[in-house]
Amino acid sequence: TPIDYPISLDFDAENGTFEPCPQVTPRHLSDLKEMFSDQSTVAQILRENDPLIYEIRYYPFTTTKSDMALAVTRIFPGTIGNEFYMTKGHKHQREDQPEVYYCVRGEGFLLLDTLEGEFRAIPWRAGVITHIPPMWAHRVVNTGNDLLVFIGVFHLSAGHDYDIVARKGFAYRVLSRNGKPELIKQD
Ligand code: PAN
Ligand code: ZN
Repeated sequence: TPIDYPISLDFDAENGTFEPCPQVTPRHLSDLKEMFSDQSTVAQILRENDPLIYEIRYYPFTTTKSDMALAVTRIFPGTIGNEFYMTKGHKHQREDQPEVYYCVRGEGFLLLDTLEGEFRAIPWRAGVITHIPPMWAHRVVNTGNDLLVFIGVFHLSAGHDYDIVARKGFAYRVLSRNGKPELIKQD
């Protein structure tokens, strides 16, 4: 239901949580298993357990005339094989829908890819704000030993296309070599 009066949330930047929070979506390895490069390690892990890779907390600021939303994502530290934990990644379905991302805590990369030849890997740490233009697929990778927290502000009507990312993939993966992140080109 639309709410046409101001709403404020209590945000805990250390934890990446806020109150009140109407929706929490967990993403386990099984939810993004096809996104990781080392499929034999994925299968091996899934035989034993299904680790939580990240969590998204949503607040829809729906009014009668607008559909802005807030999402706070907490990516846990870790790797699958030698690939760092990351978000599934998506492109917005509508071609006129950008997004603002703000890294609140942690370190890693924001990967941006048009999936048509243009790619950027933005080194990400607490304090960096990035505008994601329409038609750029986006994925965040946690390369640190600690939680990575970021805020996304977008319109609910943007829509999320995960299939195109699953099909085409990002131009580069972020892999761990001796604990250090390396960008590796995909063929
Ligand atoms: C974000 C993302 C969130 C989780 O709110 O949805 O960080 O990433 P995936 O959607 O790729 O699993 C956003 O970009 N919304 O548009
Ligand atoms: Zn998005």
